[in-house]
Amino acid sequence: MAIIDVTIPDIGDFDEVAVIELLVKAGDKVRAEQSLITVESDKASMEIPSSHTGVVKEMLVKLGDKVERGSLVMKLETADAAAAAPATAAPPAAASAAVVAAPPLAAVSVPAVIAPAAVAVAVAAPAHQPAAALSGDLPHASPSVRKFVRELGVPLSEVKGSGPKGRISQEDIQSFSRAVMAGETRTQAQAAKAPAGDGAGLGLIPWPKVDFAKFGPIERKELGRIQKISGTNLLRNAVMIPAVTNHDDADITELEALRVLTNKENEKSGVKVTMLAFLIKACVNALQKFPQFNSSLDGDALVYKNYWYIGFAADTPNGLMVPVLKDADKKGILQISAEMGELAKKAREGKLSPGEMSGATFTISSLGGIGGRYFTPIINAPEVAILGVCRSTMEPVWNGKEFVPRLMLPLSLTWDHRVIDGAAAARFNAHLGQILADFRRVLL
Ligand code: CAO
Repeated sequence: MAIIDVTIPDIGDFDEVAVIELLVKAGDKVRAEQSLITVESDKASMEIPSSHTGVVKEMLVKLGDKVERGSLVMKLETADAAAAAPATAAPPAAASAAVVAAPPLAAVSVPAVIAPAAVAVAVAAPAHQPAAALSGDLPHASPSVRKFVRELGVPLSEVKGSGPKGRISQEDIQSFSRAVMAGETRTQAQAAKAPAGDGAGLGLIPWPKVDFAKFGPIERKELGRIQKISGTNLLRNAVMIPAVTNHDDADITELEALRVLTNKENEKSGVKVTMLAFLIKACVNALQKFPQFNSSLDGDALVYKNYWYIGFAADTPNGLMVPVLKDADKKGILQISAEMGELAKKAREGKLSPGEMSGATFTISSLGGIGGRYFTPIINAPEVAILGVCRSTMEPVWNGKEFVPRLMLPLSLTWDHRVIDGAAAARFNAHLGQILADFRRVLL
């Protein structure tokens, strides 16, 4: 047995955040990863999960306290003797990111997640990263209230909050539900019957409820924390962004030869160069040529970013994470490869800090190491485009006189049609293809 001090982890660029909810009390048993408290900045709220399994001996924060990285949250008794050193709570997940999240907090805490359409449908929207522009009008409610809302299927946007700044409480949700039951409030179903052009709500029919056990044996398993978080982000991004995907192929025959040679020459360095490092560099070049792809929507304005931070999706045992390679424009292929290797390792070990997952201006999702042909990645808001890459294959390509064997890389660029149009996307892909076909163009 050991008593450990649980403290606030790195929560990104915030000096102080307020404790708005205590989710456990002294005497409660908690599991590692279980949410302990909810904190809130003026832009977003997030839950702070426990780093260990154990019993809460003493709560050291109360509602309204201001906390920052390193602040004591509680004393926890744990059976893990190795944990005797002060423990930082596990990195937080912005459970409410789907709705409240506004950068940077949501961006800090939510894995971006980008999925092929099939995956996205299955998870129905990983917790969804933040569209900066989205935050303004979204209802204010804590993650646990949002969870309650999801369980009841209540449309949060239709609920009036009675708390400070219109914050919605559990009581508000209950009153709303009672009013709906009593017929005093219009439901989504009623909204759906509204005349065409009314535009209220999505008017969706309820999610099908099926008793699968009627048909055969089943097993029910809770989704992991990362899956839940990324799910809500994905759903928000899939529903709110008018996204289009352009598919293309790039001839990487010469680039692959250069990659193999580079790896041979750097064998002793321990750094392996994969096609993804070249893609990051090539994308930076294309983003500089077509700056709207490196922008974000903010209301009626576009924010152009003069820095190039490239997120890349990493498949981990806990789910999809998106570490961010910062200042990719200032780095060479070997440095990019080394940093990518480190970030991917940290992602797999669950050791990425929020800062290492924030600030991306464009994301690449590469399934090249696995296979596939093309897919339709979901944009990681508030970014406006994402590149999906699949496995390269040797193909017969007509050169005007004959078919020649060329190594072709399938590219899938998804873009936000509010910001980018089809012609620009086709030009972006064509430019990317030219660079990948002759990497010397990066110098031009
Ligand atoms: N075509 C052919 N081969 C490719 C390739 C491509 N486009 N991309 C990578 N490869 C090869 C690599 O060269 C490597 O070959 P060797 O084993 O012979 O050295 C092998 O595939 C494995 O590469 P890798 O996956 O380890 O390295 P990477 O830099 O390409 O990718 C990372 C790193 C972290 C992005 C990757 O490991 C990963 O997690 N990919 C999955 C991302 C994902 O899940 N995206 C979908 C999100 S939507 O749900």
